[in-house]
Amino acid sequence: MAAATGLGRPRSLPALPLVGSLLQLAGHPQLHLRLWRLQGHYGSLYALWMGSHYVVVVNSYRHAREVLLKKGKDFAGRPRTVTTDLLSRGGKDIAFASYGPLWKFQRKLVHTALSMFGEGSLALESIICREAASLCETLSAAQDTALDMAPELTRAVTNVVCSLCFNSSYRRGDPEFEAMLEYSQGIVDTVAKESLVDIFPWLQIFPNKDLTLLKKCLQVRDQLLQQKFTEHKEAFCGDTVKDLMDALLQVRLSAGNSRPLEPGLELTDDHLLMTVGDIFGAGVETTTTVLKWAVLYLLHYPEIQRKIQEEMDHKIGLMRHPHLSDRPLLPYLEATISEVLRIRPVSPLLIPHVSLADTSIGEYSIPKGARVIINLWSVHHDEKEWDKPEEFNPGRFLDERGQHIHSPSPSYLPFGAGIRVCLGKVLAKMELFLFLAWVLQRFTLECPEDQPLPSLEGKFGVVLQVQKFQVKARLREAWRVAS
Ligand code: HEM
Ligand code: PLO
Repeated sequence: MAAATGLGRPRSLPALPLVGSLLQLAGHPQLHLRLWRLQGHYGSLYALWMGSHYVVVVNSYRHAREVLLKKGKDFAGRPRTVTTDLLSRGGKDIAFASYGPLWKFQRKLVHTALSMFGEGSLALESIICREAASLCETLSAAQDTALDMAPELTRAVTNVVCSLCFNSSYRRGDPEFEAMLEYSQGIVDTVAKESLVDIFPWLQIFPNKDLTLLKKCLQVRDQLLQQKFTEHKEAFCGDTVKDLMDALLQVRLSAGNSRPLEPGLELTDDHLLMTVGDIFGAGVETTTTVLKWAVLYLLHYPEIQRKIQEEMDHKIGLMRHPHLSDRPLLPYLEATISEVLRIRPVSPLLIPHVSLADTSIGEYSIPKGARVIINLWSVHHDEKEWDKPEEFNPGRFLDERGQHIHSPSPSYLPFGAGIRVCLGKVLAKMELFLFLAWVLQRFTLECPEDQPLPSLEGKFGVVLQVQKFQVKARLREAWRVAS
C-alpha cells in the first residue's frame, strides 16, 4: 500500500503473518469494549490487522468528525465482506454499497421518498399514533402480568416501516410477522460482526453454522421481498405512488423505457429489492432496539420515569394524546431519548468506512483501501467530554432552565454524520418520541417483583442488542381516573 503524505502511520497492534492482530482480539466478543480499552495502551487512534486487512480504529470525536465530515468523501467507501455481500447481493443496497454514482442515486431516491411519505407528512404521524394506540391496548390487556415487550415493540415499529415501504401492516400473531421476527434475528446474529468468515473469506468453503443460518434467513427474507415486489408490480398503474416500493418501481419503469445514463448505471430489480430490504431492516431493528434500551433504563431509574410523567401531566395532561408538535413541550423526554442514544449507541462501531484515496487523519497518513472503524462507544463514553459517562443522566442534555439543548459535547454522533449519515434519523426520532410519550402517559413500567433488575450489558453485533427481559406495565392511577 502506498503511503499518503509523508506523515507517519498510526501505531499498530502487533500483527502476525496471515492472522494479523487477531490474537489481541480473540476471546473478546464485545469488540467495541475491547477496542475502547486498547486506547489505554495505543492511544485514541491506532491500527491493527484483521487477517490481511489494514484497519484504523478511531476513538475520539475529533478524529471521528474529521473522517465523517471534513474528509467525508475520502472515507465514504464500504468494505466488501462475505456476510454483507450475501445480505446485499454484492452491495446493491445503500448501507453496504461502496460510494459511487448508483449508490448516490439510490440514496437520493430513498431520501426523497421518505420525505414525501414520511417526515414532513401528517399521514406518518397518524400511522405512528395508530400503532402506539394498538401497543397501549396490548399492554392494557396484559396489565400487571410480566410481559416480554420486545415482540410488541417490534410489531409497532415494523408496522410503521411496513406502511412506508409496502403500504401494509401486520396484526398480532400474523404468521408472516412471526417469520419476519425470526429471520431478522437470525440476520442480526450473523451479519457484519467482524466474524472470522468476514476476515478470512476462504473460510466459507468449510461448513459454518453462522453462514448456514444467515443463508437460511436470507431465503425467507427474499421470498417475502419478492412476494411484495410481485404484488406491487401487478397493482402499479404508473401514476399513484403509495409507498417506497412504488416510488422505486416508477423510477425503474421509466428507466426501462430509456437507456441508462451511463453503462453500469442501471437500477436493476436486485437494486430495488435490496434498497427496500435495507430500509425495512434498518427501520425495524434500530428503532426497536432503542425502545428496548429506553424501557430497560426506565426500569432501572424509576425517578426518571416519574419525572417524564410529571412533565407530561403538566404540559399535555390526560385528556388528549401526545402529538409531534408537543416535542418542544417535553424537553425531559427528549433529553431521555438523547441519553439512551448516547449511553447505548445502537451501532457501536457504525458500519466500517473505507478510504477511497491516500489521505490522513490528524497527523497520521492513511493509505487508500484502509478500513476505518469509528468506535462510537468510545466517543460517547469519553471521560474528558462526559461527566461520569456510565451514569444515566438525561439532565446532561438540558440547560439550567430545563430546556433541551442540542448536546453538551461535540462527542456525540448517534446517527453518524456526513455523506453516510443515517437515512432514517428524522423518522426514528419521530417514532421514539411518540411511542414513549403514548406509553408513559398511560403506564408505569416496572420490573416484575419476583425478578432481579435485568442486565444493562449489551450484546455486540451489527446492532448493540438488549438481552431479553420482562416488564410489568401498570395502568397509572391518574389515567384510570381521567378515563
Ligand atoms: C446508517 C444509526 C434508524 C436507515 C446508520 C448509521 C448509524 C445509524 C450510526 C451508520 C453511519 C455510518 O456508517 O457512518 C441509526 C439509529 C437509528 C437509526 C441510532 C434509530 C434510532 C434508522 C431508520 C432507517 C435507517 C429508521 C430507515 C428508515 C439507515 C440507512 C443507513 C443508516 C439506509 C446507511 C446509510 C449509508 O450507508 O449511506 N444509521 N439509524 N436508520 N441508517 Fe440508520
Ligand atoms: C438488520 C436485520 C435485517 O433483517 C437486515 C438489515 C438491513 C439493514 C441493516 C440492519 C439489518 C441492521 C442495522 C443497520 C442496517 C443498515 C444501517 C443500520 C446496519 C442487518 C445501522 C445501524 O447502521
